[in-house]
Amino acid sequence: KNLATFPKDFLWGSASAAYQVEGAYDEDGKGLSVWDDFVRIPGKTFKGTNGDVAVDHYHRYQEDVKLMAEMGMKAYRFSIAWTRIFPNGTGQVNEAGLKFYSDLIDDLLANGIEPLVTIYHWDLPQALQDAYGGWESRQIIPDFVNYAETLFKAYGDRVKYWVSLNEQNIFTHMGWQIATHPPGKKDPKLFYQVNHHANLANAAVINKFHDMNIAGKIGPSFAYSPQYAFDSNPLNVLAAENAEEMGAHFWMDVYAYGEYPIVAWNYLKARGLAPKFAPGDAELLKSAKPDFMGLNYYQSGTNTWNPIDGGVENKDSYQMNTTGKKGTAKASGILGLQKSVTNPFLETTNWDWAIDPVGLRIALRRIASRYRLPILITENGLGEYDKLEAGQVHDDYRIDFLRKHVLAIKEAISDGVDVIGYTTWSYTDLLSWLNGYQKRYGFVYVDQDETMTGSLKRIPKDSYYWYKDVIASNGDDLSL
Ligand code: GCO
Repeated sequence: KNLATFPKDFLWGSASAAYQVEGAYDEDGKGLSVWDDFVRIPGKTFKGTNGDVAVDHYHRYQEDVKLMAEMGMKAYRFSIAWTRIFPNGTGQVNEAGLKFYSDLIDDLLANGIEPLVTIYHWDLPQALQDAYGGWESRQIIPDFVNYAETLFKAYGDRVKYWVSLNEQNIFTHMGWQIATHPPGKKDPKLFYQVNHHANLANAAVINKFHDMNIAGKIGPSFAYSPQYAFDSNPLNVLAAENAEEMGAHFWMDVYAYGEYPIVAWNYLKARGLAPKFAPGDAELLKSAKPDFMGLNYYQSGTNTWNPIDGGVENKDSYQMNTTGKKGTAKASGILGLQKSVTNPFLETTNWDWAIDPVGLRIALRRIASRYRLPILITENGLGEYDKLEAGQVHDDYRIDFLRKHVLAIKEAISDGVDVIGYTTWSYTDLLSWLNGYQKRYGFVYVDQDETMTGSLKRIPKDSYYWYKDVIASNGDDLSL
């Protein structure tokens, strides 16, 4: 079919996050993060799982990199634990922490794998939470810049791709709207103020990076679920637009243009929820230009009109699913005049996430035309209950999922979208923040479970060999 080919230097890869893979939570001078503490509150995670050991990547990174090299992987996205670099968030640098990531970067480069570094993937130093409420205070801005600048100085000669913030929309939603992530609050007004601080910190770090003239690219990663109307009823179309405005433009417009979108701003102002600006904020937001938009794509959303403003029962798939049954996850709604409903045309995963490869093409096209930025797909993948059978994992469902999504990217490239890379979620199996090890995403199975005493053995799944062929053919061979 008349499809474009992937660019020659396309970044085929996979991703992880420090807290979800590293373990070694208190080794070599590492300080505690908000997650190290939060998981110890009873009832917060599935069977009380935590990342103390996770999949022990801290001690096994060489084995993991070797498997990546054997797969032919071109890029590996990982995050840096702020508390390894600054155990207290600021102050004295921990050299052992700097060295760990320096060694990892060297090992990746020696194996021909491009390191993609996420600066912040949710594991805020607990010391900063205690000192001033973390993201709740403007003090986070200079502290975040200081941390990022330290990374730029240490790794800027070797790392060409940087993600500033991972899924600001998710960590603030779960932390300050529905209380399922640290700091576990439900405070609508604070939620928007926290986001304003994160926007400022993001802009300041992007400016710092550009001021330092580092030969590389930086941008945020956003969890974007394109929103559809349930049907052509104009009110349902309007509801979908509300969901786009409050759930996507509210963040991505600020990243790309340095301005909050008109309808969202008026909605918040009318309800006394708009964040407070300090002198200079508007200029700072406007001055920062990301080099790409990072897209984490898992699903689309479908909407009907809701005449009641806010507080509705909204389907929220980011909730913990302890039953394994579909459709059990519910949380109270966050957006007024909109209600999330099930899309009758789409199958869902065991966590009730709509499986929608066409949605990825739509997402790429919408972002490209609204923001005119190259797009790095920083996450996409399928969380499932994988089974180890006679030493193998036959995850044909994951291959099917990924194949359709790779094809959708190819179609979007044919449409004219500038997609520079694709790092699937995730490389190895890893700790799901709330779901323990029930929900697996990896190409590589890891023998670890809720007892947190697994052998940690690495076993490539069928999807590992499939992706190897995809990479070798630069996306031309998507067959089994
Ligand atoms: C989970 C989540 C995560 C996220 C990732 C977001 O099950 O805990 O799906 O793995 O996808 O951390 O960036």
